[in-house]
Amino acid sequence: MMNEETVVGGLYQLKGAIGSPYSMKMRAVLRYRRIPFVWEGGMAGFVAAQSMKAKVVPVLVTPEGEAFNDSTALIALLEARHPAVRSLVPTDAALGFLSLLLEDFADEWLAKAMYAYRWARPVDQAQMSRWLAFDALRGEGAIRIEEQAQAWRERQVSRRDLVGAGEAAQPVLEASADRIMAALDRQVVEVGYLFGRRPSAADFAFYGQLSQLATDPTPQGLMRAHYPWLYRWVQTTEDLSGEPEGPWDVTLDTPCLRLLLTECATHYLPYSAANAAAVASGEPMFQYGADGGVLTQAANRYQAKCLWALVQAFAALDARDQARLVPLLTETGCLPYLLKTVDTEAAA
Ligand SMILES: N[C@@H](CCC(=O)N[C@@H](CS)C(=O)NCC(=O)O)C(=O)O
Repeated sequence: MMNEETVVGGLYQLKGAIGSPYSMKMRAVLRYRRIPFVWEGGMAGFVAAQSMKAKVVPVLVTPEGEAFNDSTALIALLEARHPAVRSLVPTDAALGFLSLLLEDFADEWLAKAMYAYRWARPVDQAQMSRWLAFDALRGEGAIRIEEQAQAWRERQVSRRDLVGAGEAAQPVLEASADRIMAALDRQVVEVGYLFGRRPSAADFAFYGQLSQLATDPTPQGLMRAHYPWLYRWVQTTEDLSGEPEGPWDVTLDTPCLRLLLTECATHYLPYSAANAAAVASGEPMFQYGADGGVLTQAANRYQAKCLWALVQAFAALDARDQARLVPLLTETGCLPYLLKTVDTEAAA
């Protein structure tokens, strides 16, 4: 007779939460890649995260029982372990670099908008704190769930400034999310995914954040009203296990890539460079300019490492691929941020 251990044994276990963008990103990746796994919601992710160096979900446990986290590293681990089919990395190295850059942009910048929308307005705070508590504690009774909801609501609202999603940043983040969604809404209709009829790591990173924006009351309303195709794309991207393995488009310069890279150069990369400078000089707080104003945020070592990883990935491209990317990266404004500087290296 099979017990639970024999069923789970030999499979990956993904421990996360449906209210966590990175958990949804990884669940969609495993499904698309047809890698058999068991999804564990509830408290499993929070418990597993406690024994990790960075205490974040999702946590992926391999069939051999080793635990890892950080979605970007998890995607790389799965690429190394399962290289043959349904890879998320475009075969063209220049496109592969753009996928890394846009994955990071979605994970680290669109994430701020997601946080801002979830924790700014009472309607979103109330609904989502309750649902997150329900997801973790369902069946444990309304009192326990409401208490947990209240505790999480207070904690997350109090962290808005720390994560760069405070009052002053709110309009900047909302306007940026709007431009990102507008670009993606057209792309999913005209092409399907960012780099052709096949999803990349960057598509799944956008999917993760959008899965939350498509659930929380305020941004869900906006998406349904203004970006209905993208809203529906989120629902289809949740499970692409039956999607054929489509071709990559080899066009480097598309309207959608241009819009997203311009947004990246206008907001995320200047922010990230200012963060790296603060980390390098040991400043706890830093300021950066956005939409004519000045925003303040706590320095973040992890994001300094993200920027350094991008700088290194660009440097590792061969001269021909770099030359193919230079016009697009120059015209959109990204290039200066992708070259090695004293700060980006010191901060990492
Ligand atoms: N860079 C990580 C970020 C993961 C992350 O921030 N997860 C959030 C939930 S979506 C978390 O666990 N936060 C812990 C906390 O808020 O204490 C990744 O890509 O997986």
